[in-house]
Amino acid sequence: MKREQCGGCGGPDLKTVLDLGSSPLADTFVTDREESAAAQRYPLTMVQCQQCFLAQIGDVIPDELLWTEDFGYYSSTSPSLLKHFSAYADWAIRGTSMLRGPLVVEVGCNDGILLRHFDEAGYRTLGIEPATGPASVAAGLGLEIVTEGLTLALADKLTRQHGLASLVLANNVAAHVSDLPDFLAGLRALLRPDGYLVLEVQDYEALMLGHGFDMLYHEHRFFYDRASLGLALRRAGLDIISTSKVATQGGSLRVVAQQVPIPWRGAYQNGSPTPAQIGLGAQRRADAIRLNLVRMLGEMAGPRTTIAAYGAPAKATTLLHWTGAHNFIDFAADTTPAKIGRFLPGTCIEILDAATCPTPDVYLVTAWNYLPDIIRREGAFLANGGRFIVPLPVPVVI
Ligand code: JHZ
Ligand code: ZN
Repeated sequence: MKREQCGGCGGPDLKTVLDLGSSPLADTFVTDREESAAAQRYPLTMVQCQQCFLAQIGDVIPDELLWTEDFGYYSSTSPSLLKHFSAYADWAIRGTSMLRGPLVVEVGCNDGILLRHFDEAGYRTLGIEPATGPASVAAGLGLEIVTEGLTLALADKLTRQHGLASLVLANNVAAHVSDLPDFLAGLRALLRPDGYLVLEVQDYEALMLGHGFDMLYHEHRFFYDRASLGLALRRAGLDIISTSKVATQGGSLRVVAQQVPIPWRGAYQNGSPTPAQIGLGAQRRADAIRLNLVRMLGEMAGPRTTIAAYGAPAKATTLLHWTGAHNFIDFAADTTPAKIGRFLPGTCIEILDAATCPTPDVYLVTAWNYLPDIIRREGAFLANGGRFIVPLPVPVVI
């Protein structure tokens, strides 16, 4: 399962840029305490190809272990994502309003958080989502969903049935695929020659320089910056026509791409800073964060102090196992029905319903990417003497 060659270009030279020890699978939430505690751990490293500079996970876990019925991520449970994707739909509908033949395909549509807006606006839509739980929620909204991962073969089959798409959307999914060149070829094959592809990916630069180290877990097989994403798309015959930064997931890139007639093969072209520079010092910064966080938790912990995790995101599993912070946590509070009553992977920490759980003395904000939202909502908790430990980008107590 150790990666021997680059998943983007096949290059043989992979350099380790971050090592966070070992961790269980971050989105597998089981109902049994013992089974949770005994969950298999896998090495958690990030490596970078020295040929195309694509950053990637060092150990590749097979799809069938990652996308099980215990997969717990439903996008629509986070209020700020609802807002994000509603604004995204408005933006995309305005930008593509001149196109005829309005088929919109979303790859990795999760519970339909974005695609539903296109359906409501009168577009023909098709969702592709291999995670069965979120896919059935999307289907329950009346959306047509194919419960499979995208491959070139699937894209060819779908275009024969539905025609080519004017707009192909792929958000937070290019990180998750096992065969990247085949996936990108599939995206290209779905598109009309004049159609647009919009991709959102978590930004490798924001992750490394903005200390989103907990975004490293096995579901995320690839980490893109503008240059390495552009290169991977170019190899697949897709050209970026615009790039913008968006705030989701601790910092993401949104790119719009179109088909180029002939796939291009070439070397890495200069960007700034270079992807190789982005990784410099990451290990030392990660180690400093770990020590500071554990010291803070140690100072706050005590027999009469309850410490809970605010949220049970996938990234909490990386944070807790990498730092050892799970030893301080009494329970986790989350709003996702599919996670409530289950356990944080690899621990005996139960996930309680955020609406009804007891109020702890301290929250470790594991869903730190929603901090502004959380502070706005939890004014009474803070006013009553409650404390937040925000672990990243640098640990602080508020
Ligand atoms: P959130 C997932 O990461 C996993 P995660 C996946 N691999 C991916 O790529 C990204 O998303 C896009 C809860 N919550 O969005 C809801 C509260 O309880 O940061 C969620 O369980 N109360 C597919 O899992 C979790 O926290 C709140 O007030 O790291 C947030 O998960 C809020 C705001 C959230 O993604
Ligand atoms: Zn490579």
